[in-house]
Amino acid sequence: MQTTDYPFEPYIHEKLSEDDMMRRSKDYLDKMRRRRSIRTFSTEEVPLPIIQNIIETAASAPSGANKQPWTFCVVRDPDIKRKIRSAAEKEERMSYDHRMSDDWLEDLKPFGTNWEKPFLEIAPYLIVVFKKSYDLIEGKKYKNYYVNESVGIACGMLIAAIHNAGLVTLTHTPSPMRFLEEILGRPENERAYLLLPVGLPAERVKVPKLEKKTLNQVFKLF
Ligand code: IYR
Repeated sequence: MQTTDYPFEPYIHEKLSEDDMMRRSKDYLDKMRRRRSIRTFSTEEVPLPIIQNIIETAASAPSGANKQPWTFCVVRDPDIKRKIRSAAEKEERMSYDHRMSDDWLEDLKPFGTNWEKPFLEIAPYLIVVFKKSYDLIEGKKYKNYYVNESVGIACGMLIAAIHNAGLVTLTHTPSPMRFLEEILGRPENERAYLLLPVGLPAERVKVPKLEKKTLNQVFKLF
């Protein structure tokens, strides 16, 4: 029941048969299961409008009170990419050498990662997602709600849209990420949330052999 004087509009629902729901849910599962995090990129160019469609998909995500507390910065300028790589590697070198625990380093062995991040220069685009814990309008602060949940959901949709477009990415979180705010000159209400290199995979790229948990391990019916 509508309990507000604010405008509502009809929701256009495409009703599917059970057969279609079954087929489409299984097709989507198969498609999403083929997604992998990729760390070795091709330098092949990707048209910007594809990246813009992907970002508009992510920006259609639900958010607390529809505040849409995010900015998606897309970096294709080689000089800025070089700056980001250099700053990220400086942090990552300290993390791998001193900040990460032995258990953490052990857990990362299957992925073969280290402090070097060449993908930050090689991938045609870096998408840097910023979260806004408040909006800043004419110097006044307006609080946003459920910001981490909202931006996390948008990033999930972003990753699905990247995969759907035939591109690959990596959820990269150099830590700490303050350098991204500085390099990209973001306003004081924006904090870096996630960095995703986006492009095509290098030829004959290999990915670690990993298992996902089975349905029984992650699903409980009550
Ligand atoms: N941020 C580092 C370390 C790292 C941490 C986790 I948890 C990973 O799943 C992968 C890497 C890096 O990017 O190398």
